[in-house]
Amino acid sequence: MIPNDLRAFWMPFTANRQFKSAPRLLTGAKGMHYRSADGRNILDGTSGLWCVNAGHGRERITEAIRQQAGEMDYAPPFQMGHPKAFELATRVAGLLPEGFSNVFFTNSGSEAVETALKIAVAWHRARGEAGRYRLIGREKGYHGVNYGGISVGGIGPNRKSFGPLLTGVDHLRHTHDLDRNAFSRGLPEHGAELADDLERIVMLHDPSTIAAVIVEPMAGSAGVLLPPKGYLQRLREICDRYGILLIFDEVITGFGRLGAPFAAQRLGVIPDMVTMAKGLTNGAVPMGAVGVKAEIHDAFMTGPEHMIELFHGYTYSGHPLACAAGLATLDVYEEEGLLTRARELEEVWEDAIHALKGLPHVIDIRNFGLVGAIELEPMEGQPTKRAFSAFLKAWEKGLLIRTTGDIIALSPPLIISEAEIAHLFDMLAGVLRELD
Ligand code: PXG
Repeated sequence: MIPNDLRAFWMPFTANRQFKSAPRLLTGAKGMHYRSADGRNILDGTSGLWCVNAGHGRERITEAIRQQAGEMDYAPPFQMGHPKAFELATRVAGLLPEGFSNVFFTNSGSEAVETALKIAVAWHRARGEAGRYRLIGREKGYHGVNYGGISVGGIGPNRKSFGPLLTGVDHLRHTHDLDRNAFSRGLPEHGAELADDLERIVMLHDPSTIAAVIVEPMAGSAGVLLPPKGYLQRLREICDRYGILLIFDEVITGFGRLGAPFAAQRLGVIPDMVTMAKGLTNGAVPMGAVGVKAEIHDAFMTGPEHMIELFHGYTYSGHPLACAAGLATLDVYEEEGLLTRARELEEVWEDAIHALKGLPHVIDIRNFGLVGAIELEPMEGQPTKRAFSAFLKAWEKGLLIRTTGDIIALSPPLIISEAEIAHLFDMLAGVLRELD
């Protein structure tokens, strides 16, 4: 199973030279585990990359993909349709908060973000407010890697090499605050007032120029930054006051990660658009989507009926294999109660992760739903090195974790058992004890 040559594949978001000098190859996956090329079982602490929410190798999803591939491989989505795309859109709309009526399909989270940003600007224009073009993101935000997404995104290394980016973009301050919130269980107490930063930005640019605010309800990629209590409510209020659309990027938080179908429901704040991907197909076939409220969709449905209403879409929007996978995935989630299981496990998960307090270098532990993060003190003059070495040690011990900066992020499949939670943190404690 070892490939003869690793050179041609330029790996994404990877230290290519380090990897190719000591490759970590995965060759199989079932349930909570990966199988490595050297024949070891690896406990999946990250649901792949936050996407395999129902666990690996689900027969129902596999079979749905297999059957669809045999029945119809591809159908053009422009001026044509196939039944499963409509069925999946209806099912997804039904999981979204009340008032969400329509779903636009993409092939990734990045494309979902581009789509939502374009719909926001076009919606204002369709209603006669073409002057609203500004897009507001947040420091430390991750919205994929395309130009719109890195423009509103707030992670320096993802932006700095790529030129001037979109114009008309500004950023809210991030909410990460170890001084006040370290070792919070669940949502942090302090920082709701940081939402008032939107008022400052609105006043600086004039409300009539701002189309939308996009935030992750829980920032994932930047290292699990939870919204302070009341923060998202305040953002919602300010958006309402000034006629600004609020977009939740739920690529990570969608499909049960926080104990409800979407974070919007768990946190009780309803945005105007929701981007999603990952868990939509349990990671089995690439697919993303944007859910929109009826008033957004309906504003486009004007003009002559033979005219295209939105000049946007992808060759693979609503791909039959992705739709088949998505429908089977939603069946599994619903039958096994997985969209709310994180809530049931939350206490066990919270106690287990906070038991790591006091281990060497641990400066913060955070948790919500089935997400956790352990922030490590960076090595003097060598940021990211300590966490990366934790990642390598965990891999050796048979545990897959994610690290970003000096933060370890955990987001296991929602089928994890209590015994597996205990085992995961046992292994991780062993890793932390061995760190330099
Ligand atoms: N928005 C959010 C909030 C995301 O987390 C994307 C958009 C982009 O999705 P695509 O499908 O284009 O990759 C993401 C992706 C990590 C990690 O370890 C997170 C993502 C991707 C890779 C790694 O934190 N999130």
